[in-house]
Amino acid sequence: MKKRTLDNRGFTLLEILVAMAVFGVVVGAVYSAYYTQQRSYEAQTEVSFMNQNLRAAILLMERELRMAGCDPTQGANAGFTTASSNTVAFTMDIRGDSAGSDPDGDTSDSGEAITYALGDPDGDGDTDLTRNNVMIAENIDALDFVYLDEDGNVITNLASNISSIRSIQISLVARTGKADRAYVNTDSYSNQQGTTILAAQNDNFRRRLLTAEIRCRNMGLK
Ligand SMILES: [Ca+2]
Ligand SMILES: [Ca+2]
Repeated sequence: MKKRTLDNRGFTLLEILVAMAVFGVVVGAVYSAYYTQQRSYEAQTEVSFMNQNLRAAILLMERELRMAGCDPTQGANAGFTTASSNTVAFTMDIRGDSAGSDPDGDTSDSGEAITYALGDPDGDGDTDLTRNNVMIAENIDALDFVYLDEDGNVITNLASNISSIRSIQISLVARTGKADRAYVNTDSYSNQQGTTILAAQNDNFRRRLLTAEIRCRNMGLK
């Protein structure tokens, strides 16, 4: 015959409460570590996405602005059509009437007239960088252009000196798509001339300023 040796006393209420408390503390610590890591991972993802977004936008603008005023037949009258601190518009003669054909002395073919400005084409209330009213980078808080002449001086009277533009300083301020409650952004952002282009927002978005100077090598060739 087997002898039953089971202890039937079980746990006391106090033991259960202590066990639950210990378990709770452990779970809390694990969750807190996980949460902190998760939040920092999310912040990093947001920042790297923002940086990629910004670099791609600047690259595209650089490439096209270098072509501003491209006019191989010297008959297309290509050049800058708008040059303000937050909008730039320009033309170039880079193709003919059909795809792949040679420049034909006009700037009315596809992709020959470009405007860069801020807008909100997706209508979500956040400003975006647009190219011909199509969004190319989301969540851009500031876009700034400074126009320089052939001596590298800032052109002050652009209305009458728009054809003197030889290079452009572009400054863009992008922000992350999601706010980070653990962070407060008290920075203000300036262009290469030291002019503030975005005052301190004191909000929870991380931002990044990227600035570049582009030589418009097709300007002034005539
Ligand atoms: Ca053309
Ligand atoms: Ca938007």
